[in-house]
Amino acid sequence: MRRLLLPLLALAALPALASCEKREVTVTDGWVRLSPNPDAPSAAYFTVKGGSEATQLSAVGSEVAIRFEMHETTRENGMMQMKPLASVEIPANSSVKFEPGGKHVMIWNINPGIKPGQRMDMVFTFANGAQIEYPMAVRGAAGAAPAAGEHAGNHSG
Ligand SMILES: [Cu+2]
Repeated sequence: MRRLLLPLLALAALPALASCEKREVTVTDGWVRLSPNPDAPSAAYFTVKGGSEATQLSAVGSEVAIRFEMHETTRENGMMQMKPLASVEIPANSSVKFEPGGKHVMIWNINPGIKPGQRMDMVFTFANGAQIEYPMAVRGAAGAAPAAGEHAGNHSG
């Protein structure tokens, strides 16, 4: 009978959650494209689904890497450019995609023990105080579909 206790308690907590009208921001479809070169940055892509109130994604981090930057790839005068983003607006009730060729997170110095096929936890911090830990799927560079021109060779960001 002891084993039943935990699931029952979990069920008892559900109505309390469901009655909360405020919908929080969430993260889905997160994955990391591991750079084949340990000295070059890797990239993280994901979708942020806005909650019932607008907020901002203000930081991304992980215990298994040293440095993170949010970037946006834009095309200006026919040139692909990347600019750093201090924070990213997450409007209420809409999704913001970080994807190849657009917004992305650059990651430097990922722990070499992290391999394609594994998951690495990333923590997303929002301006409203919400913090989400998400297990990012780790893919090798060959297994992904990199956008043309993105992060080929040198990265000046
Ligand atoms: Cu970048």
